[in-house]
Amino acid sequence: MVEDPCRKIIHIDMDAFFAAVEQRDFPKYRNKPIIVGGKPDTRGVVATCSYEARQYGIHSAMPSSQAYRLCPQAVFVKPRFEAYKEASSIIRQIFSNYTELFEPLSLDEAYLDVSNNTSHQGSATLIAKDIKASIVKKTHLVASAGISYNKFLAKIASDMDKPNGLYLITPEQGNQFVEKLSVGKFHGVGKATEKKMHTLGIKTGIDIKEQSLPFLLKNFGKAGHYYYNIARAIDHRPVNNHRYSKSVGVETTFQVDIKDRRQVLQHLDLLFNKALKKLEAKKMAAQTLTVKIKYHDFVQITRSKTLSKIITDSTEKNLILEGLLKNTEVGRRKIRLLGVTLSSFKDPTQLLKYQQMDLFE
Ligand code: TTP
Ligand code: MG
Repeated sequence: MVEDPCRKIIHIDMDAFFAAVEQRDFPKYRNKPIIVGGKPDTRGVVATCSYEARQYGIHSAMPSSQAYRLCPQAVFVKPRFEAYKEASSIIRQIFSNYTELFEPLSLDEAYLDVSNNTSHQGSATLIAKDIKASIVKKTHLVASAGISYNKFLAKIASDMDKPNGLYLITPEQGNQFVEKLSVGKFHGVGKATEKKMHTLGIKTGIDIKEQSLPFLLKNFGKAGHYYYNIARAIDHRPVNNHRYSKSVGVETTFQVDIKDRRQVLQHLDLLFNKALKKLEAKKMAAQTLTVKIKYHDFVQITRSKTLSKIITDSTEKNLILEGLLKNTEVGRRKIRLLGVTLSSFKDPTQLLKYQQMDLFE
């Protein structure tokens, strides 16, 4: 299949988001290494840190105690989620001025499809520049933008020139760009897959491209399809405007954090039943089950599984939930919130794409 060269996709990602909000609101933190997250004397982790702190090798998800050892003079700041949510809703408002078709991925990140935006002489780069300027004006925060013809490349592009980045990958450059990209940089290739690829002698995009589809499927399961396409800079995933997607979610915050794996599964089971009732009440059908886990230190993860069949009472939910908890720290780390979301897709072709993608999202 030939990639449609006409799409114009922008990926926006705020720079050092939580830390930038803190530096904006508290001038005493400006130009200083600051770390947002758990305190070093607890077992907390770094949510993020200012670019000044990154010079010391500190990064997200690093234990705070290790961050302290790397930079004892760093200031540790407690997260203020309300402030981050407020900034996030302003940037989403800004996105809506440029396109109806934007897909937030988290508080600080979104894809925009600006193919139908005819302003700025139809230049996605100029639109991205304008969005960045608007964000600075309305929030006093800085974003990086990646511009390309699909989501995969736009996301990589936004990371290329951080902070305050603006990076374009044209349809002419896409293929060559991916060929040179090391596999660890591929969105969707985790540490374990990277290691496996290295043992197979696969180091960059071009090495993947040289493998046959059967070889990739044999070694990486259905993810092989994704790698096969991505190595050719092909990514047909649409930008999904969630306002039109159909999903129901329920979640619960515990008064006292829980840790026991069995207890977690029991809660997820209850949440699943509640979500299913809600879904049925709305006469909706779902094929994707998403579990949200917020650990005691507010670090949050989600895990999804898309089934080939509609989710019902008789779905093997326990097996699926167990599967989703693999590669999480459930049982080892305290949890403050659990959530379950059931979502549907508008058409079967979209479902097919997501079946290929569900390992990565
Ligand atoms: P990121 O966009 O990954 O990081 P960032 O915005 O801090 O820095 P940059 O994009 O310039 O590299 O994540 C956005 C926010 O999400 C981040 O500010 C804090 C939060 N976050 C966590 O709480 N835990 C994590 O492990 C990560 C990666 C992010
Ligand atoms: Mg960011």
